[in-house]
Amino acid sequence: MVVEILNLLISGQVGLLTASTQGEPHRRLRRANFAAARPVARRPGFDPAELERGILHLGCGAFHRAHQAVATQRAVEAEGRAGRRWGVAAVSMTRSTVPDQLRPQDGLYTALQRSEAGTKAEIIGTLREVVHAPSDPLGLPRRVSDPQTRIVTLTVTPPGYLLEPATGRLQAGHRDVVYDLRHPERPRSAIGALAHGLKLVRDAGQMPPVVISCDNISENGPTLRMAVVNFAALSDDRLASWIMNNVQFPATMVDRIVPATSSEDRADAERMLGLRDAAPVSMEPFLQWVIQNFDGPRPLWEAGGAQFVNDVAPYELAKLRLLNGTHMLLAYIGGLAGFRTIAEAMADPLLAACAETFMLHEQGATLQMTAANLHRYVVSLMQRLRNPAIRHDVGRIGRNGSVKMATRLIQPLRENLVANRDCPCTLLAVAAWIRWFALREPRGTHVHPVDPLKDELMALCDEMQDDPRRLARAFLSKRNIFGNELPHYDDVEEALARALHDLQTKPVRDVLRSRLRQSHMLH
Ligand code: CS2
Repeated sequence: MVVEILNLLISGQVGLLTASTQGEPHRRLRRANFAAARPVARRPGFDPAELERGILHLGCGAFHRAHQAVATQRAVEAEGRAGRRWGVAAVSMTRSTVPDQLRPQDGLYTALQRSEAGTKAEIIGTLREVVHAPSDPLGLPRRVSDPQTRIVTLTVTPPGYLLEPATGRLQAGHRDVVYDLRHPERPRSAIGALAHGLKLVRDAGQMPPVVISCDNISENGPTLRMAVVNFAALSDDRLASWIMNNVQFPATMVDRIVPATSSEDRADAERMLGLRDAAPVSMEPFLQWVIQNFDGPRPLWEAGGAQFVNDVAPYELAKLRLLNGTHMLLAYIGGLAGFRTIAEAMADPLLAACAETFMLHEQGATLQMTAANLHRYVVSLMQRLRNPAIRHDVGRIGRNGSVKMATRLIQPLRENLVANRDCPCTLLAVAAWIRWFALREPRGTHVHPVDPLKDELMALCDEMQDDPRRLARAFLSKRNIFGNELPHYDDVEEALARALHDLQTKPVRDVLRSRLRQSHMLH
């Protein structure tokens, strides 16, 4: 009962008398009353009720609502009447939390842009419809094939692509793949929904929508195409080649730091709007969206800060390695050191120095960037990662490391090893990640492993009984995470074992201090 009431409070279905309301519960944010929002909040420059559903978005988490939905708001505003076709039907793939929160608000929510200088609030009105896939009467494939849908965008997180991390091939035996092949009209996965939706498009002789991955995975466009084509080939080779030849899957690079929504966000949104909002999102001021050029109609996303380019790869590689890789390092080492958020970890001079060294001398050495550009990028990132107004939980960033590791840490490590460059910070980050599974007593840390391979990796740690050498060997031999044997394998194994031993026997900050001294980053 208590849990139910809590859920209702969180989803905003039950009014909560907050101090700011002084006894009168505020009205809920919705179309009928959003004009009454306090003027301190920016409102959409269009009537959200007039939007059509030109975009189908799969994966309606905070990132989509803080990034593409905001850029789309600018695009619709910039285009005037013609922009109205670019409303979004946003789909929650599994849980009903976001639809339950947003439907009573007609899809409206508050974007809270946070920095040290303060918080800016904006009501976002681009979500024309919020869909809960498992209970959607229409089913996702029919939405993909709806002629109104000109663009399908995705933020379904890396595991949503159902790919083997090290090989990039579809896991044909994955339970969602098996399920979706049996239930093509009501698939569970985005990949199954796209494959069957595109089949309906082909069968009806329609023009296919453009399918745009906005996930942080390397070469996200070609990767998504491969996943959908592989899936289609499991039942229909001709469909697979039709998709290959007729559907555009442009690559993108997306960047904005967006922590999970907290009760503080809800309280701030209510205070700033004078209306209750069950689903605000918090974000940093920075936004970057680089999209590979494609043919066909599209929103004027440039108005929201997007760049259209022929080759996204250099942008994507820099971002994955410098930002996402550093996030992983800060989360795994910072979590072990007892820091709760990325900003807290960055406020520690030793961790900040480690992050900077890692970016400038390890990850940065693998990028085709001039020294000046790399320096600028790192200076900007150090500032973004330090933003104290963004409470980005290390446990959250640390999720799904086994899936994210290959592109963010291991591939650059491999390239550095080939070039005979040492990578003490990378190996310390990998060792810290292994410690997340090995720790039996995580007291004093912020270690919360959430990973598709969690049980397997924890069992492996138990089996190796904390012997650093055996642990290092056992992890490095996991081909599905680390790929083929790393160059200079014996040295890597030894260095990883040493890092594991240090983390087991000394306080994390002492380990950092001595490593930074060794690499002359600390005097
Ligand atoms: C983070 C990203 O959780 C993670 O993997 O590194 O969500 C990161 O905040 C975004 O990519 C920033 O653009």
